[in-house]
Amino acid sequence: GTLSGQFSIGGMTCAACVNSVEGILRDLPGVERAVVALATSLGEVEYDPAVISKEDIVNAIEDAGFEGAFVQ
Ligand code: 9UX
Repeated sequence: GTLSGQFSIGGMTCAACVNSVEGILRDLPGVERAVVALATSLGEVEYDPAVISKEDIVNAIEDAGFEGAFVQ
């Protein structure tokens, strides 16, 4: 089964940042769906916790140069 997690993504300043973060998240093994919003600096990620953890997702956001944090 999948979980739905909300992540804050700091440092996105334009629409290309949003596309870039969405692409990075969608390419991660275990991520089924990712939608990122510029206005709220939030990303909704559906992921399989048997494959990827929320910490892995935060690390991928950070590795891309943004500030990532798990919200709920
Ligand atoms: Mo826009 Mo984001 O020119 O890293 S792509 S600020």
